[in-house]
Amino acid sequence: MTIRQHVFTAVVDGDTPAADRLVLEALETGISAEALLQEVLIPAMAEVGARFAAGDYYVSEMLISAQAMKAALRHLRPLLTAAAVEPIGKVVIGTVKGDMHDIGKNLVAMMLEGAGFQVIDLGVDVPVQRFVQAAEETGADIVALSALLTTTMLAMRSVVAALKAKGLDARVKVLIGGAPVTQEYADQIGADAFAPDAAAAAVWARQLFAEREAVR
Ligand code: B1M
Repeated sequence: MTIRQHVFTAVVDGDTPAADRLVLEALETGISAEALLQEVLIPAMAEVGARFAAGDYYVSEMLISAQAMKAALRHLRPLLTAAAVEPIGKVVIGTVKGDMHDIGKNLVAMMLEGAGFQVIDLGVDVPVQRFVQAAEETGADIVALSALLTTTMLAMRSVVAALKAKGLDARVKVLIGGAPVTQEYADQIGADAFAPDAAAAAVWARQLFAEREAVR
């Protein structure tokens, strides 16, 4: 087996010590953090999801794999987040109410930090008003919402409406994403943008600020 296959297997099997060690080994062989993420780690979590959907894995096994994934991501984090001297903007991010999935949200946070943003991470299961309060208190430019469940993505609509009700929609842009989320849904609820993955989220955020600079 190649080192990539060993890392993949460690995450799918939920072997945290192995994932922790093998990711470092993979990086030492010269595989980039981006390649490990896109070509090994994300596909490993997709495999875990497929096994759950097929009834071969239970929630406990998904959880153990998620822990192995997090151990692997800890080593990628410093490589994916550049140390920007002066942040170009502020982002409040969180996984919406009722939803405990945070790996995708954490990746988006990392990519945004790497793109030069200050990221205020509210965590998971974040109530609607907490997003509004944080956007107000921090003077955020972007509120970024993640959801992995078809049931919880509905809370995104409430966040968009609550920001609007407070008159924050003129200043704060709303970015949404997560496996069940689509551009069509973003259009329906009046979100400013949808990003299919963490890299696209960072590209959109940078473009937004480039456009703002251009009109100044
Ligand atoms: Co859950 N789970 N889970 N789970 N889980 C899914 C999402 C599921 C698709 C599995 C399946 O059935 N195949 C399914 C959802 C079905 C649906 O609603 N359509 C599911 C279910 C049903 C559940 C429970 C209800 C199971 C139960 O209890 N019976 C339960 C719900 C708990 C809750 O949240 N209230 C549950 C629980 C869990 C665990 C806690 C065990 C664990 C999460 C641990 C954690 O996150 N700390 C877990 C896991 C690990 C998964 C899978 C296997 C992997 C998710 C993941 O981390 N993927 C997942 C199956 C799958 O995704 N195929 C599954 C890797 C991650 C990098 O991808 O988060 O999609 P993702 O992020 C992507 C993009 O979506 C995007 O960027 C990332 C890539 O760059 N993105 C954004 C994400 N957020 C974004 C925000 C943006 C932009 C892009 O802008 C702001």
